[in-house]
Amino acid sequence: MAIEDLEFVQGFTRMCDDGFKQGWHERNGGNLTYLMSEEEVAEARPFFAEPREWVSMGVEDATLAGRYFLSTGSGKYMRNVAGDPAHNIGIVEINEKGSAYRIVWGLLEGAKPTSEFPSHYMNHCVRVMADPTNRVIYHAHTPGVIEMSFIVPLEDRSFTRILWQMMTECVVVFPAGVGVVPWMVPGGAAIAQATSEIMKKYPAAVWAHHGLFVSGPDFDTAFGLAHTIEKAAELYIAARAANGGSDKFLNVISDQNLKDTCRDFNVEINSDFVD
Ligand code: 2HA
Ligand code: ZN
Repeated sequence: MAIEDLEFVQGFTRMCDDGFKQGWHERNGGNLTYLMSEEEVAEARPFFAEPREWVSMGVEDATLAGRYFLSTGSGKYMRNVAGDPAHNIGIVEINEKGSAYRIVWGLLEGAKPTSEFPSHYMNHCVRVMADPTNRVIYHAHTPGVIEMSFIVPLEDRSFTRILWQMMTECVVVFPAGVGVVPWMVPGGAAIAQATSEIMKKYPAAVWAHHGLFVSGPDFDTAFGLAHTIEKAAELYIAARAANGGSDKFLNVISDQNLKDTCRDFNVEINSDFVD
């Protein structure tokens, strides 16, 4: 048995590959982190190396202090993860203040966790408070969402309503809606803080002109959320182009349709976003 054979490592590497195959991870675009359970840490521990030095994250939150994450590497390509996990991903331990990490497995030859690790860590902290089962944070350069961010208001309510109205089951998949982070410089503490504020309210955040951040309790749910949001965004772009560029569609899913769907599927719609 190698660490690469453990179920959570298999699920993680498969998700990297799935995202690459969708066309969401050009070059080193996108990143993935997974909050390991105590059992998964115990299974992985025999493979841990001598821990490396502590590295400050530039953010601090004690919610997940002492926990372990599997993370993609900074500058690494999603398309290479499945073929060579030990060079492209790694396990990090968080210190007792929740302000620094150290690498305990993988990320060989001086690699580091994703440049967005501060955002991922802060998002894990707020999502686990909103939903104690949350384990996955995923960032992808999803083309439809990026396209949409150039032509619709960068505002939670209007962005969410457009996505809900593009495909009947969207409102069931993300009834709380999505939040929007305006354009910001990626990779630092400021975008991490802004995203985690949004993630207190929604399981997904759009980064204007950049991509998508999603969360979820497992790889399937988090990937499925990104996939659904991105598909709706692509439908909007295509429908609007086919409509001569106009956003006035002949036929629409109405607010009553959205509310009826949520009633029958037993999910609670964000009532601020429907009339
Ligand atoms: O990993 O996607 O936002 C590269 C990025 C940074
Ligand atoms: Zn990015």
